[in-house]
Formats: sequence, structure tokens, C-alpha cells
Amino acid sequence: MVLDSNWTGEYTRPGPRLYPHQWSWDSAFIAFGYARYDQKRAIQELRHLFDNQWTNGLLPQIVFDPHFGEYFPGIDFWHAECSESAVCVYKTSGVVQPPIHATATLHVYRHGVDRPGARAFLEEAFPRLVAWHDYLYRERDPENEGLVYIRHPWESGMDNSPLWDAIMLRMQLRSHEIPAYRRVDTHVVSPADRPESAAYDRFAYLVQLFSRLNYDEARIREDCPFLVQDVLFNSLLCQGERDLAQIAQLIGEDPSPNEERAGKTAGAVNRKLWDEEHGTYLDFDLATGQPIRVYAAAGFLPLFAGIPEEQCARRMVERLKTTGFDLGGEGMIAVPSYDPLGFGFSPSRYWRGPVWINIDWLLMRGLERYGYEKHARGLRESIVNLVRDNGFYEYFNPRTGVGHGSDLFSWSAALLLDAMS
Ligand code: 9WN
Repeated sequence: MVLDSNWTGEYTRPGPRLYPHQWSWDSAFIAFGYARYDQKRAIQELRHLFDNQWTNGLLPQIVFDPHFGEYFPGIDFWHAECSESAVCVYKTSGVVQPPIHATATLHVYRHGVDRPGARAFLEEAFPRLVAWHDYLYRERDPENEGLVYIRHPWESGMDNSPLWDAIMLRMQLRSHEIPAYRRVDTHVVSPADRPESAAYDRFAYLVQLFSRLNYDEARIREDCPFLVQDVLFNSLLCQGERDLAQIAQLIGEDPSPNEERAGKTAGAVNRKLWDEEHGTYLDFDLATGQPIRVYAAAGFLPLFAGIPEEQCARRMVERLKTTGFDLGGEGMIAVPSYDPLGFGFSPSRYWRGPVWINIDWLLMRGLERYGYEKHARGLRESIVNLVRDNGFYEYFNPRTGVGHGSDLFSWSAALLLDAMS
């Protein structure tokens, strides 16, 4: 079993060699799978992450395991200790990942066989989740729009997506601004699949900027060239707030603050990020004050959070069927992460077009939510067959099904378990 072999006793490694530490949104996806057969582990997985939350509420992208060194950027590159808020059990990175944790926590409760244990965990997790979402709205939404920003491609979870190309290109670095670093990823998997070194220079530059500014968000906001209101991130936050409201109700707390925030974010996503011309949602670049006109599968994921009106949802499904995404067609094995007809598409390079199981799983749930049963069923079958025929890879060529990146990848296994239950 993939999950068993990646379980460390405290958390689950996303991939055995490429990703030895704990990753935030991976753990949430992994908990969706554990919830189906091992409630105790699902809870431990999330608890280990919450135990390493910063005192300001930031839920870190990586919790470093002191037993493993081989990953760049490691503890010493982040200098998270520069922030007075980074008081945690283990060392962590200083960025975040998409907030799907409240949704995962509620899912664990819903499928928990030990009901008192599941309820007790809701009570334990509730203040952590509230602090996490409070952090996002307080620190990442300075104009109080209901939309939070991300400040590093790693925060999107879709690090190398064409979504970020224009910003990366704008970041003209001088040689003394590029920190010295040594990558590890390109020794573990094919360098041809991973982000190019020009992207890593910029990833590393941003990390160094954050630590130089002591992770002070007000100062980061002034200087950071990457500030984006991302569709996927805000959609998951909106759903997270809806689920937090449910959790509040279950444990006798007041759900209205979370219901209000969910409504505000949904409204803002619809007003500011909807692209009427193309019938999908677009990220917004706060540095230029312009939408990012790049069509990635993530632009359809407000469906997961019930954000679009029925009529917009219909337009989105049409677009998914008639563009290179090829929903329900014969050309693609499953829905690719980026439109194959789009500029900069690659079937094998990281986030530039391959099929990622988490993206298709979110889309599948979104299609179900809006009653597109046939498409949802088709997508479920596609991802199940894809993994069955090719293995538990991190991602897949959308035309041939060949697996890439880490093998024995935890969320591919966990989400499949959930999809098949
Ligand atoms: C940086 C662990 C993570 C995922 C991300 C995925 C990849 C890391 C990397 O692996 O990112 O966070 O080193 O490339 O893009 O979504 O959480 O699986």
C-alpha cells in the first residue's frame, strides 16, 4: 500500500524520495483517503500539521522532518525563525498552500466510525482552522475584498503553471540577487520534467526576500513582485469557510461569521475573477491590476465550492468540452491541468499540462455538485483507469497516460481511495 509505505508514524510523506517532509495540502488530500479506512491516522495526519501552525495562524506549506535532509529549499534556506510567530514543534517553511484543511477535517468527521473520537477532533481542530482562515483574511486581504492573495508560486500548489509565466518574466534579476542554492529534485526525477532553473532562481529569490523582511506581511506586500488573487486558492477558502460553519454548528459554536465570509468570498470571486468572454475564471495580478489571461483547469474549480450560478456552470462545462481540455471527449485520457491548445503547454513538464489527480478529483466533485453526473462519472473512471494502468505517479501525460514525477505518490492513492468509496 502506497500510504502505508509513506507513513512515518507521525505524518505521510507525499512521495518517498522527492518529498520526504510533510506538505500542507498533501496532508489534507491524504486525510480524505485515510478517512475511508483509518480514522486514527487521518486525525494524526492533520494534527501533526496543526501542531506546527505559527502563532499568527499561518499553516506552513512544509513541516520539516529532522530525520531527512535531502530537499531544497531546506530549513536553513527559509530562516523561518526570523519571524516571531514561527514558534512550532518542528522547523517549517514560511509560505502556505491552498486551504482545503477545514473540508478535509469535516470529511474525516463524516466518515468517522468512532463518532465520539471524530467529534472530539472537530473540537480540537476548530480553533486551529479559525486561526488559519483568520490569518488569511487578516494578512492576505488588505483591501478587505473577500479575496486573499498568494505571494509565491509554491503557495498555489501549482508551482510551474503557465499562470505565473508573465510574472516570472517580469522579475528580471541581477546576478547578485540570485541566492546560491543547490537543487535536489533534478537528481531524483528527470530534470526535463521539473521547473527550469530560471524558475528556481525566482522561487529562491522570493524566499530570500521573505526571510530578509522577517516574514513581516506588511513589508512583504510592499516589496513582493508576486501578489496574485488565485482562483483555486480562494475557491478552496470559500468551501473551507462553508465547512467551518458546518463544524461550528456541530460543536455548538456560532456558524454565522464563517457563513458570512464564505458568501463574501464567493461574491468577490464571481465579481472580480469571472471572465464573461471565455466562460471561466481568471487569476488576478495585483501588481499590474490586470487579470492573468491564462486558461488552466484550476479556472474551473469554483465549481467545487458551489460559487458559479447554474448558468455560468453550464458555460464552464461547455468550455471544458469544446476546448483542448476535452471533457468527455476521446482525445485526452483525463482533464489536463492546462489547455493543450494554450501557449506553453507541455504534456510532461510539471504543472504545464499533465493530468494531476487532485485537480481532476476537485473537478469531479464540482461536476457532481452541479448535477453533471455523466461527466463526473466519466472523470472518475478516467482517473481510476489512469492510475490502475500506469501506477501511483505524481502526474500523467494526458495523451499517453505515462506517469511522471514521484512514483508511489500519496495523494494519487488517497484520492483514488476516496473516489472509489
Ligand atoms: C514545492 C508535495 C508538493 C505539492 C505541490 C507540488 C510539489 C513542491 C516541489 O510537491 O511542490 O512545494 O518541490 O516542487 O507542486 O503541489 O504539494 O507533493
